[in-house]
Amino acid sequence: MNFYDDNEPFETGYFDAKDGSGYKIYYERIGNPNGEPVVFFHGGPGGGIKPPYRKFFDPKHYQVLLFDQRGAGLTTPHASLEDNTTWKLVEDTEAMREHFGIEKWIVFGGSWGSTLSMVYAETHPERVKALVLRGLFMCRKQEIDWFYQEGASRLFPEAFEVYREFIPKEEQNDLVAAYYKRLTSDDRALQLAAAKHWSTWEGSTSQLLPEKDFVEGYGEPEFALAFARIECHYFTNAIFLGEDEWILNQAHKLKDIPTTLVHGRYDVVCPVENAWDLKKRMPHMDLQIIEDAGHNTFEKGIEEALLKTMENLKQL
Ligand code: STX
Repeated sequence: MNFYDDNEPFETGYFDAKDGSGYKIYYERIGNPNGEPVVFFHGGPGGGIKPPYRKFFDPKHYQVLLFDQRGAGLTTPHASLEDNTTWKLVEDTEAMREHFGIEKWIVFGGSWGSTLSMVYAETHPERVKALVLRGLFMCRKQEIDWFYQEGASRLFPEAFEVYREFIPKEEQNDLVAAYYKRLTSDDRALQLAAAKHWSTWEGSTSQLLPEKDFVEGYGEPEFALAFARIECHYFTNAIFLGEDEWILNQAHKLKDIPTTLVHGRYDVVCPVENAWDLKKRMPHMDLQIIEDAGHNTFEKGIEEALLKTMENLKQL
């Protein structure tokens, strides 16, 4: 399979958020300026974009907008939680769509990027030509409990112990709340230490076959601070949806939108059960379970399925 590795932006810049919050949203536009529009949502929330995400999009055919969501990557202020909600990210997306003169686009996102893709599509279905999702996350209570409290702990006990033991015994019954306290404390050293532990736990569990360099990247301070603070803030607030199964309950609105979901069988961060639960609400969805993959975008079966999906969508 041929990935598009030399896919340099034709434009980069900072987009001023329209709500007066002061966010300057870093964006990149890649591909053919007159090509079929795509919007790319990164993970976390708080994970930011990076060049390898560009490889799925034929630069002759597509024009892709990638951006660092509020608080993430090069967007400023960095790691900020002010005015940082799912709904604000949807608003930013709509503001940029209008700014760049795009009527409809293909929406592409993995993990938290799939969550945001779903919320965006369910609130603006008329703007979505197709959905391409990977490693579906819907932030239901069962998903948060599984990953941050008990479940994934049974599969990665040694990594979980490091994550858990950062928190004193008397607070270990609610690890998300305990981390939130530390990630939002006034003590920057404590914030950083908590961020490193929180992020490394996720890095340790994201690949079917964990790689040392990949895992260590999650602990890098600048990245970890944004990733951990923003994730924990969103999850503490149940991603601001007000209803545990909000995403599933709106899925009927997507019945006319061609949708592909690529999900690793051994995804420990976001169990494949999530994909199955959505499939039952969206029978028309093309669910591709990759038998030898975990959660990460760049596992062989997952990246090949994503590339193939984007190649097939050229015929849409
Ligand atoms: N969060 C999963 C997620 O969206 C629950 C995610 N995990 N790692 C990432 O995103 C990055 C690859 C963006 C770091």
